[in-house]
Amino acid sequence: MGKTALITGASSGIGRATARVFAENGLNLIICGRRKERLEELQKELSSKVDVHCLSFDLRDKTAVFKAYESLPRPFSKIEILINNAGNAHGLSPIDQGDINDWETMMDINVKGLLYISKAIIPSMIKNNTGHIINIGSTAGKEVYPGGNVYCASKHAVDAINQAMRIDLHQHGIRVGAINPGLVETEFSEVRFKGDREKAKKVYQGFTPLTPEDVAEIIYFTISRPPHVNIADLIVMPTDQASSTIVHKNLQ
Ligand code: 8X3
Repeated sequence: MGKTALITGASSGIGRATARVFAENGLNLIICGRRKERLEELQKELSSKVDVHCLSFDLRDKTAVFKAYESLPRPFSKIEILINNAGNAHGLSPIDQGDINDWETMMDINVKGLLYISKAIIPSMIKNNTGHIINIGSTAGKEVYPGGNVYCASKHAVDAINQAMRIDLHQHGIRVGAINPGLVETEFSEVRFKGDREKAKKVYQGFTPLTPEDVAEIIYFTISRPPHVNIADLIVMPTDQASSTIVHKNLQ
């Protein structure tokens, strides 16, 4: 019987691509997100390959997170792999012009939500003396760029939590690692720019960005290493990107 992986933010982007790669490789799935219809569509697509359970809840709501975890039917209750993928950017304003609601949303999902779901799942990993947690960080967790302020702060927090989890959990046989992508073409910029598709499209113009599938394959590589191998921290960028602010673009 295949292992079971829980993926947050599975309704789009890196999360959805990861669910597809995991299903190809025989991992049973718990796919989480807020958009129920999208999760059900993905479940329909993948359930001929593996067992798939949908959990639709808001990661910001800690009661909902624990309730969702407790609602898992027996065959899905042993989670061996947790992919902490859910996260978004809201706004790109200088610190003096930032919207407090945007700041709270980013901290609530990217940091607190990641902690809630981890807190729900880690005890059973400890009990089983095995588990693998992948925290999806960002290059924004390794450096700060203009207007990135609170988003960068949230991803720096993910970087710190990733290191701290590894320190606290390695003696329980639990592997913890982070994958920190640079520019990946997803709905990320559309969310950041509040639905402004033109502005979002420009972010990825003039060079070849990463695709969600590129990152998903790396996630699968990471979780499919032999049990004694833990990939602790990875930065992945498009070839055309050298840092958050240095991108080789060919705009005509
Ligand atoms: C996504 C990468 O550069 O937009 O986390 O912050 S960036």
